[in-house]
Amino acid sequence: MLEFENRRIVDTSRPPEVPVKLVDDFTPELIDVGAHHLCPGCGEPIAMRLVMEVLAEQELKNRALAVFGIGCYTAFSNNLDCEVVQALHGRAPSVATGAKRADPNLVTFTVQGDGDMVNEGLQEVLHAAARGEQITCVLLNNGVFGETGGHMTATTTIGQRTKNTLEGRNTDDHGHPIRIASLIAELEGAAFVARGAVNNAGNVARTKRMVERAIEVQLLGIGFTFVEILTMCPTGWFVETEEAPAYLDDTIGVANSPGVLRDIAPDSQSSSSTTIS
Ligand SMILES: Cc1ncc(C[n+]2csc(CCOP(=O)(O)OP(=O)(O)O)c2C)c(N)n1
Ligand code: SF4
Ligand SMILES: [Mg+2]
Repeated sequence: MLEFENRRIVDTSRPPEVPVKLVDDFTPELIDVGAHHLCPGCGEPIAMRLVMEVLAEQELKNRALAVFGIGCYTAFSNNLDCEVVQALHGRAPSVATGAKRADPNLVTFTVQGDGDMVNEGLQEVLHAAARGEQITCVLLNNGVFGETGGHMTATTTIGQRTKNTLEGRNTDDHGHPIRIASLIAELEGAAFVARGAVNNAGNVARTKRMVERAIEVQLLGIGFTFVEILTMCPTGWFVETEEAPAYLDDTIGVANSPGVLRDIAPDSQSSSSTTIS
């Protein structure tokens, strides 16, 4: 340390004599190990983190059951300090339905990607929502089949480049994307439907409140609850890690604006997207 006008300042003219060390562990209570093997800049660990923070804060650890689909996020299925079931592709809403009906005391949520939920298991989530199953489905939407290499999914935005739409998705060849949260918000069995994102701090905070609300509404037992979370996939999008948050805004974020799409719970203040701000 050097003295400068009575202030102690770090001498940066030579390497530090003491190695850096971890001064705090920010791993959430219900995630067992902070390290994961998902890509740098991936949005899925952020989404998993906020879901598990909500369960810890609401003291629901001993009632929580996570039902995982298949995608990069599945890596977290052996890293959570709550009960976990692994479902086949797209079938998580049906597995969660069975568990919840067998034990209504459970707080049951699915973790699925757009490929898993909107391509391979679309009927599962739609029927669960229409029946008003008292589960929460969490969709991590990055607009690609990330784990298998960044191919187009049903949510890929028009113009978005993927591994098998190198010139960008076009409606003539590939049809239109499915806005799944908007579709589910039309179903009468749905009690709470929201769309968030994790590409900046404000969106992370808003999305966490959406998850909180979804779990609260599940506990009220009045219907199906759904939170879509837009997540970055720099690897599958073929963009630089630091460009991914802005790329999200320019692609899936344009077609899927964040907000609360439906909230019929008794104490909801409004059903508009301004409810959670
Ligand atoms: C029935 C079946 N079809 C295909 C696969 C291969 N597969 C594994 S993960 C995956 C992509 C999943 O995409 P998504 O749910 O969007 O998750 P992401 O990896 O993008 O997070 C696919 C196609 C599989 N495991 N099982
Ligand atoms: S491929 Fe995409 S979704 Fe998968 S870990 Fe990497 S950044 Fe995340
Ligand atoms: Mg995906």
